Amino acid sequence: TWSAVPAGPPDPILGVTEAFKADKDPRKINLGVGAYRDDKGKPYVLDCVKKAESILEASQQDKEYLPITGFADFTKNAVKLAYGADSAPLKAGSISATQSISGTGALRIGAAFLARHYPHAKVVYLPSPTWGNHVPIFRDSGFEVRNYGYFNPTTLGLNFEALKADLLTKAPEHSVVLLHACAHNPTGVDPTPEQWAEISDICKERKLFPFFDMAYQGFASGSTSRDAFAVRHFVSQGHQIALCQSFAKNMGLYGERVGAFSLVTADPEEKARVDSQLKIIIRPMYSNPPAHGARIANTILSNEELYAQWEREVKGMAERIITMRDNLYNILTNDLKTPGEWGHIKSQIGMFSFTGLKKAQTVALAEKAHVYMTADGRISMAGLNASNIEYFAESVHGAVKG
Ligand code: PLP
Ligand code: TYF
Repeated sequence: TWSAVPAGPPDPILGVTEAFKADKDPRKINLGVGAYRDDKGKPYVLDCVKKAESILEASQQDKEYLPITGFADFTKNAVKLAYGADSAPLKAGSISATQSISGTGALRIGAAFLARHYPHAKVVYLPSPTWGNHVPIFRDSGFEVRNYGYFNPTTLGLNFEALKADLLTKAPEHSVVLLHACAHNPTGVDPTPEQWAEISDICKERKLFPFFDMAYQGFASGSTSRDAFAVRHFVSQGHQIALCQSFAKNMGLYGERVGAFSLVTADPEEKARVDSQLKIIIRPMYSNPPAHGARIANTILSNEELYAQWEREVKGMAERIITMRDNLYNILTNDLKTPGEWGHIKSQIGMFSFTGLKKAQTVALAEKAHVYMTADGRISMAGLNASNIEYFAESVHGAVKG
C-alpha cells in the first residue's frame, strides 16, 4: 500500500539533535535546538513550576476533559500577560482566545481560522529567514507563502529598507503578515520600537493583517512587558491582530505544550461569533487540549508570589544568555583574535545567535569538533556554559581560519 511513499528529509532543526546523540565524543556540544540549558548544560525546571506542581498535587485535581477552548482562567491570564491589563480590547471584552497545543498549535489554529474565515486572498508574508516550521504550517493550511526582506547578511542586522519596500509595494492589500513579536528566530534581530511603529503604520496604510508569533515573551529582554511592546503598540493603534503565545521557553514547559491563540475582534458580539467558530475548528482537530501544563501556567500567572518568582527566573535565564553572548564575543575578539567582526553576537537578542558561519563551516564543526548547530549558522546561546564556551570558541576559530 505504501510502496510509493517517498522517504522524506529529516527536520532541519530536530535532525541536528539526532546527529548529536549519535556522536560519542565527550567534547560534543549541541547548539541546535532552542531549549534552555542551565550553567551545567542541564535542562532547567523553574522553581516556580515545581512549586505550582506541588500546589496542584495537594489540590487533588480530577482528570476530566477541559472544554474545547481549554482552561478559561489560563487563557484569560495568558491574554492579560500579552496584551497588558490596560489593553482597550481586553477591557471591552472583545478578544477571542483559546488554549492551544503550545505555540505550534496556536499557529495551526490561527492559520486554519484565517483559511476558513478571512474574507480575502490567503496569502501570507513570512520574514526571510523565519522559523522553518512557519512555511509548512501555513502551506498545509492552504496559504500561499511569500517572503518579505528581513535580514541583511552583510551587516548581520535588520534589512529595514527591504522590509518596508516589500510591505509597501510588493504585498497586495489584505495580505497576512507574520511578525515575530520579539527575539526573532533564527536571526536574533528585532526591529527597534521606532521601526515597529513604522511597520504598524505601513500595515494600516496597506491594509495588511498583522499575525504575531510570540514564542519568547520575557526571553528577549528579561521583562515580559518590554517584550510585549510590538504586540501592545499594534493593538493601541487599532489593529485587530492575531496572536500566538507559547509558554515552552519562558516557563520551561516545552513538553507540556502550553499556549494560546487569540484574535482581537470589533466588539463582544463579534467575539462571541469568532469564539463559536474557533470551537468548530478545534473540535475535529483534537477535541480539547491537555490540562496539566495549563494548570501549572495558570497557578503561576494567578498567584502574586509565584508570578514574581517567575519574573525573576525568566530574567535569570535571559541574563545568563546575555552573559554567554558577552563571553563568547570577548573570547573570539580579544583572546583568540578570530578574523571577522563579532559584534552581532552581543547585539542579537533572545535564544539564538545567527553567527554568519557558512554551511560548509557548520559541517566541518560537526565533523571535526563535534559541535552541532543548524546549517544556517544559528546557535542556541543557551547551550553554552562556563565548561564548554572556550572549546566552542576555539572550534569556531579553527573553522573560520579553515
Ligand atoms: N514560533 C517560533 C518562532 C519558535 O521559535 C517556536 C519554538 O521554537 C515556536 C513558535 C513554537 O514552539 P512550541 O510549539 O514548542 O511552543
Ligand atoms: O529550535 C527551534 O527553533 C525549535 C524548537 O516541538 C522546537 O524548532 C522543537 C520542537 C518543537 C517545537 C519547537
